Amino acid sequence: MSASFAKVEELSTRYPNSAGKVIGYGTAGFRDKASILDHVMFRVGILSALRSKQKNATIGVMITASHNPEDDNGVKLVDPEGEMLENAWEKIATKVANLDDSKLASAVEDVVKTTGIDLGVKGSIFVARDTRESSPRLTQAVLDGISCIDNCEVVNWDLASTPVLHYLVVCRNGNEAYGKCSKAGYYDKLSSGFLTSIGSKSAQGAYKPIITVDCANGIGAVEIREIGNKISNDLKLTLVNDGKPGILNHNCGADFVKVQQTFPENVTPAPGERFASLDGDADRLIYYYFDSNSKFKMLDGDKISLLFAEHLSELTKHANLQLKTGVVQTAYANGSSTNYAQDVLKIPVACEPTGVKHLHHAAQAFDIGVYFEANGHGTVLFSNNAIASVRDAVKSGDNKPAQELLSFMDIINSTVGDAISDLLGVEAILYSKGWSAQDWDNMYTDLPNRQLKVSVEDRNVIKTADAERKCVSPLGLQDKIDQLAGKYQNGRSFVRPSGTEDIVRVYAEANTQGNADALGKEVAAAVYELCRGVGPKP
Ligand code: NG1
Ligand code: ZN
Repeated sequence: MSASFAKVEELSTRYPNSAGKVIGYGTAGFRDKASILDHVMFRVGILSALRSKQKNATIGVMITASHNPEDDNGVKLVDPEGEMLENAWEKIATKVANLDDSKLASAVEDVVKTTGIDLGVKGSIFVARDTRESSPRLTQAVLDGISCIDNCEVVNWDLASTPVLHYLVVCRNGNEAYGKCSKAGYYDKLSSGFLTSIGSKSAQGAYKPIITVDCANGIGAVEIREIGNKISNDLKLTLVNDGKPGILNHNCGADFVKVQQTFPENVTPAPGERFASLDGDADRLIYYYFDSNSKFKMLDGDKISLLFAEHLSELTKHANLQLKTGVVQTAYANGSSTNYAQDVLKIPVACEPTGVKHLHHAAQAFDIGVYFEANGHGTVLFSNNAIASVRDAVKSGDNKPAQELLSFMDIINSTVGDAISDLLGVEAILYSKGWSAQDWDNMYTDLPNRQLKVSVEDRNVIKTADAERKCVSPLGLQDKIDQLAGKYQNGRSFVRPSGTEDIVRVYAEANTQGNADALGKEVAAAVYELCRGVGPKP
C-alpha cells in the first residue's frame, strides 16, 4: 500500500460497511435509508476528490434523496460541466461503495492507477446538502472522505438545492458568461432574467401575478424565498410547506401531487388560482389548479415542456432565426402531449430512457432542446449556435422577439432540471400570453393514466428495449401487455425496473380513468405472475 492511501485505511474505521446489502449508483446516484449510508458517503468523498484530479476541474457532491421520505438520503456526483456522473465512474462508484472495509484502500489505489489519475493535480470539490436531519452527519462523512486525499480544496456550501449546486459547479469551471459563482449570483441571474423578460408591461388578460408554491418542506423554500423577495413587485409568491414543523415530502411536494393526482397539505384550492409544487431538492416542478367545476387539474412536466417549446419556437420564427427546436420525453410522457408536439406544433419529439442524463444528451442535438420527464424534472438547452444567433439578432437592431428570447435564456438554468427556474419560465410565458392556468391547460387534454408499483423477488429480471417502451425479458410479458392494452381504446402500457426503489413500475394510459386503472391493474398482475411477485397480489 502506498503511503498516499494510509489515511483511507485510518479513517475508514469510522465508517465501516455494515449495510448488509449492495447499494448501487442508480439514475439518481446512491439512495437508501440514511442509517446505512455513512460508509457510502465517506467513499463518495474519496471518489469525488479522485474524479476532480482526473478532470482537473471542480466536481460537485450533492447530499439529498430528493422526493424520497425524510428517513432516506442519497448522494450524487456532479461532473465539471454540470452533467451527471459519467457511466464508467458510476460503475467504479458502485464497486467501491460496496467493498469490504479491508479492501477499500487498495481499491482506491487501483482506481488511481487504472483511470490514470495524477495525484499531484490539485483537487476541487463543492459539497452541498438538503434539509434532511441526517444530511449534516452524512456531509461530515463526505468531507472526511475527501480529507483522505492530499492536495484538495473543498467548499462546503452547506444548504443548497441540487440545481444551485449544478449552477455553482458550472460557473466555477470557467463558464463565467453563465453567471457568478455564488448563491447570490444564482438568485440575481434568475430574478433579473424574469424581470427583463416581463419588461415594463403590466400583467394582462387572464393572467394573475400571484401563485401559491408548495415547497415540500425542503431546501426549495430557502432558495425561492430569496428570489421571491427580488420579484415581489411583479409576482407575489405565497409559500406553503416551507419547512419545520412540516415533514419533508410528507403529503406534499411535486412527487406527491404527481402520483396522487391531488392537492398537497396546507393548500386551499380556489377556482382561478394557480399552484405549484417543488420536490425535496427543488429540481422538479408540477403545476395544478381547480377548474370551474372545482375539479383538480394537473399541469405536469409534459405541459411545461410544450408551453416552453411552443413559445420558444414561435419567438425564433418571429425573430427570423433559423433555429431547430426539439422536445425530448420518456415513455412516461402522456400520449396526448407527444401527439400535440408532433401533429399540432410540428416540433420533432425524441423518446429516451428514464433518467435526465439520457434526456439531456438527446436535447443537445437541437438548437433549442426542451427536455422534461412527466414528473416535472427538466430544462431547456440552447446550443452555442442558438446563443450566438440570438445575441447577434439583438445587437443588430430592433428585434423584440430576439430580446425576449435572450432574457428567457437567463431565466433558464440549463445545467440541470431546476424547479424555481422552470417556475419563473412558466410565469414569464403566461405573463406575456395573458393566460390563466386553464388557458395553458387547454393546449391539449391529457389521456387518463395510472402508475403502479409491484414488488418482485428480483426487479432486474425485467429487461427493456426501445427507450423502455418494450419489455424483452421475461419472455411472454410483452405479449401479455400488448394483449391487455389492445382491449382498451388508446390503451398503452409499459413496465420497467425502478432505478431508485426496489420495485417494478407499471404505467398505463387509456381513454378513460376507469380503463387506465383497469389496464394498470391487469399489467401489474401479469408482472407479479411472470416475475415472482412478493407480498400481496395486485
Ligand atoms: P425510477 O425510480 O428509476 O423510476 C425516478 C423517476 C425518474 C427520475 C429518478 C431520479 C419516475 C417514473 N421515475 O426514477 O424519472 O426522476 O427517480 O429522481 O418518475
Ligand atoms: Zn429532486
